[in-house]
Amino acid sequence: MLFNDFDPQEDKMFQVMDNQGNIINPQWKPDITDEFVLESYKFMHFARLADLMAVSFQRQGRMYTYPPNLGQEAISCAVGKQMREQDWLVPAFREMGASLLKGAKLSDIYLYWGGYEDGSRFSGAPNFLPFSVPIASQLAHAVGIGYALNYRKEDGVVFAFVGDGGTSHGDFHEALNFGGVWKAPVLFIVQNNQYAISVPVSKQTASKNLAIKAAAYGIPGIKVDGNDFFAMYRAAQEAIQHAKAGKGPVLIEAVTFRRGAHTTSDDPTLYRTTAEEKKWEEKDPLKRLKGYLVSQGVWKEADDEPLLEQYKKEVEKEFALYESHPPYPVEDVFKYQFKDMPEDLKQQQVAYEKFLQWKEKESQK
Ligand SMILES: Cc1ncc(C[n+]2csc(CCOP(=O)(O)OP(=O)(O)O)c2C)c(N)n1
Ligand SMILES: [Mg+2]
Repeated sequence: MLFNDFDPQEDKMFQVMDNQGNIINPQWKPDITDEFVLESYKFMHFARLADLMAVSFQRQGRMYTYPPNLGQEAISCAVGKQMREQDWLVPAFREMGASLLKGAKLSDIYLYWGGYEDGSRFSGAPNFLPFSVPIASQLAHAVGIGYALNYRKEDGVVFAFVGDGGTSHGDFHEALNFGGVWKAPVLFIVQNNQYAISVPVSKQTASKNLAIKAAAYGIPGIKVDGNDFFAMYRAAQEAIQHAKAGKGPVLIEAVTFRRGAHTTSDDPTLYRTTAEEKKWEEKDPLKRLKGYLVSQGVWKEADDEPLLEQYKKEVEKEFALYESHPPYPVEDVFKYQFKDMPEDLKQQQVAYEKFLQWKEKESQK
């Protein structure tokens, strides 16, 4: 069994391919066709481009703060590829691939990061909770949903994402404890991208790794190479089977690296070195999967460019849809918090309206 073979106590990391895309652990390669792998690779490119272009749009002042996914694409794509309509996606905020695979429109995702509440509705994507910026708070909801699925005897698995920093929150431990006791069908997927803003994972915990925390809650845990599409796919597949068999949650630590900034308001050069960034470039998930596909003769180096050209147009179309969304009334920002708006909030609204008027005048100078 996979979870026994890769015991977090021994700090082993589950890998199927090396950095060049050679299969080094054939017995664990998931039973998927090269056609499916190619489709996944193409999708990862789409997710990457949608992400890179979001950063560029933000830099042009056409969108607000955005958290880049660059380097982490294999995780939410490998997991997302296995989500069914009746399954639940409970994201943090760095899951572009899984969000699209759940059925969210890219224009809605942009809408969210453009500050619109409407962007959280994800029309056409069933069983999808809004992005959760309050770190780890989503995990209790995920377990609650899992508990309800069991209680109602419904078929469904919950895919809950959190970052390495999120594992230091009480919510993480409460959720794993509750999920373990009630055997909730939840996959806890920790995207260990090595940093929580500027805090390295070495300062986050004294544990050997993050997967080991599962032991305290009586559930399986596994440390996986999160930049290895095959390993992520297989680990998620085994965890899904475990959950569906009524055995409860699994904790997957997906080891990866956030190649971009924490958000568009962050400057990572202040807390990490170029040598570290270069080291992780070698492990890039798309590069590795491409190595595999080229070796199988189903893809060529030159095939990327026309694909990206086509995807660029699709992304631009989605962005245009977002930009054509009518502006929201300023009062929307204030009015939903309380039934009767308290005095200090009223004052904030007046101050904000004055600020916007001032900004408008300044821009006309
Ligand atoms: C409860 C809470 N505390 C603090 C913050 C500020 N904050 C935003 S992102 C972040 C770091 C999260 O790191 P991690 O969980 O590793 O996720 P990553 O951003 O690396 O994907 C923090 C502390 C927050 N959003 N919510
Ligand atoms: Mg992190």
